[in-house]
This record gives sequence, C-alpha cells and structure tokens, in this order.
Amino acid sequence: MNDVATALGRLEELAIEVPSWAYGNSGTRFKVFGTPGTPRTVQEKIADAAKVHELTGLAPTVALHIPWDKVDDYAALKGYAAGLGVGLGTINSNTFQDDEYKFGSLTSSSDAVRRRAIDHHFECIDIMHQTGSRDLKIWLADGTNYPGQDDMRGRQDRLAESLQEIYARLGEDQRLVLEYKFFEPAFYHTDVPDWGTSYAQTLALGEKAFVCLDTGHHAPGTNIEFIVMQLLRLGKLGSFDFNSRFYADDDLIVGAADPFQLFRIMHEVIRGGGFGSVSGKESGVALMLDQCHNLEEKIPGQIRSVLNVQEMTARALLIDTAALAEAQRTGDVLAANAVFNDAFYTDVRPMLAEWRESRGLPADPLAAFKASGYQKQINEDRVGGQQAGWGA
Ligand code: LRH
Ligand code: MN
Ligand code: MN
Repeated sequence: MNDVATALGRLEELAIEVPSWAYGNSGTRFKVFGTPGTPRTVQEKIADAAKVHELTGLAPTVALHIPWDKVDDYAALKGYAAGLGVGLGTINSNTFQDDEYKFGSLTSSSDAVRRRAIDHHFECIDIMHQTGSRDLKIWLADGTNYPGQDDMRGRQDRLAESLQEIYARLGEDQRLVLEYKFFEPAFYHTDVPDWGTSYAQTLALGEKAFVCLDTGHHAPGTNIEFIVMQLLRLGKLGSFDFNSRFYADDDLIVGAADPFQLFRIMHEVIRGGGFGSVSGKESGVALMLDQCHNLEEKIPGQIRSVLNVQEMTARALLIDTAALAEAQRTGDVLAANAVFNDAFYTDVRPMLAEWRESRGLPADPLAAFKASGYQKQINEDRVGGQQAGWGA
C-alpha cells in the first residue's frame, strides 16, 4: 500500500460542498416528516451547514437552490455565511416546479416559456456575481411520457439554443454544469438523460461548460466509475452530486448503499487528475452532495456523509499505484485486484481520528455534535414560522 503519511497528506485537498436543501424537510412523494429544529430560512440552513464544517473541516461551501433560497440581498447572505466560516457555492437553477413548465422549460416549443426559463438562468447568473459562486448547475425535468407526445429532435435543438443564450451570459470565471438523469419525472424520454447528451451539449457550448454527474441518476448496474474516467479523459467532468441509491434516485447518504462503488469512483477521480489541486492548480471538479434526509436527523446525516466521502477518499489514496501498474503490465489479474482490495479493506478510521485531532477538530465529529447541545438549542429556538422543505 501507499505510504500512509503521504496518502493522508493529500486529504487536506478534500473539500465537499453541502446542499442547502439537505437541511430542510424532505421526503418521498407519499409523506414528508417534519422534525424539530428544521431551518425556517436560508440563513438557518447555512448555520447548520457551518456546524458540519466546524466539526469536520470538510465542508467549506454550501450550494443554493433558486428560488428555494431566494433572498433580497445576496451580498449580505455571503457576508453572513463568511461570518460563520463558510462560503456560498454552486447556484442551482430550478425550472421544475412551476405550472408553466408542464411541457418543458429550456426545450419548450413555446417561445414565451423558453424565454421565462432562460431569464430564470440569467437571474441565477446575477446571483452568482453577488455570491461569488463559480458554478451554475442546470438540471432539467424536461421530457415526455408517451411516444409521439413531442418531437425529440426539435426539443434537443431548442435546448442547444437556450443553453447557448445562457452560456453567453456567463462571466469570465463562471462555469455552467449540465446534470443528466435517465428518467423521472418524465417516464418515456428525458431531454438530458445521459452523460453522452450532456457531453454533446456542453462540448458545443465551449470550455466553460461541463457535465455534472449525480451518482443516483443511472440505470442499475451502470459502471459509474467508467463514466468518471471518460469525462475526466475528455476534460468535461465539472462536478458530482453524491448520494446513494438502492433503486433509482433515492438521494440516500453517500457511501451508505455501496461504499466500494464510492471508493472506485474516488480512485478514478484521483487517477484522472480530478482530485484537489494537481501541480498547484485546482482540478476544477466540484464534489457536492445532493441528498435528502427523510428519516434520519439532518445535521448528523450530513456529518456522516462528508465523513464517508473522506473515508473512501483516504482508502483510494492508499492504493499502491506502482504495484497496480506492474500487476496490470504483467497481466497478473489477481495481483492487480488484490492491490485494489488491500486499500479498500483498510480500516482508516483510527488514522482519520488522529488526523482530525492533529488539526484541532474533534476525533469523533458525530459524538461532538451530540455533546454540543446545538440540536437542543435549535429545537428550542426555531419555533413558529414555516419550516423549510424540499421545494420550499
Ligand atoms: C434532480 C436533482 C437535481 C436537483 C435536485 C434537487 O433529481 O438531482 O440535482 O437540483 O435533485
Ligand atoms: Mn442532483
Ligand atoms: Mn436527483
């Protein structure tokens, strides 16, 4: 295995962006369970995210979803976040909850609807200028339910035109990331269903456009790490939305369903130069979470999530790449596989606890959260008002 000190040294480069919506109430389409202490405002969501960063040192930025996190003064919100030790990250657009978008948004055959959707993205870019965010993330619910319902080709062409208008508005240091998802809410066809479509669309836009890979957005059995490898090879992997799935877009805690898959993904990220800073230059691949905490407590759920990413990253950093290359060169299948497994089966938790303590962080962030009294405090403070939820 790789030298532990060298491997852990690279952990400094790990930064995970947490989603504001993970702190609000969310659920299945059958029931949303409310919990005490749930944020009522975006400021309260940011405060919870800041707690996760304070205890783990892993989550320095918070992604916002517009209009869920709409405020009057984004510069003030940025200042508020900075006061709590975190920054504002990716701005997520939202064209999936208004009646106007029933038949599509950026792909719509109605000029008025398309205009509305494009203008919404212009608003998001204006917000990015105020928050200092680099990335505009676009996920579209656009698609159809029945064969023949609409002209798929026409929709794809209109999507390209709409994206071009949005892309042209980006500032010099801003990027656009286009997220794909194979189905849901549309069930027959989806306009951006796969990485190939997202790649083709972003390639046509230019070098500030990238693909966002949400780990829950693939058919069961898909080799996600292959897609990671390919997008990095093509220079088009912009970001991840991390979560776990057993069936479809389950949005469960990352690394909970299949830690080995997360390990394999992180190996390809590191292998492909997508991790942290490479030769002093930011790799540009944003590691974000996109999760919902329906049954479990939300702040501990987020702490567990960032720790899982850290754990699998540490294990991936332990892969003895020289031994692996040698086994691959000589066609020693079992030896190559053993190099992978040696790293994966290494329990890095004691090393990570030490790593944390050496940086003034609690060795056990979940225990520290429990002991902090923060949950009790917010349960008492956050009474009245409307609890924020997924979509609120
Ligand atoms: C769509 C999605 C997308 C949205 C988020 C709330 O399923 O993954 O990233 O912005 O969920
Ligand atoms: Mn997502
Ligand atoms: Mn999703």
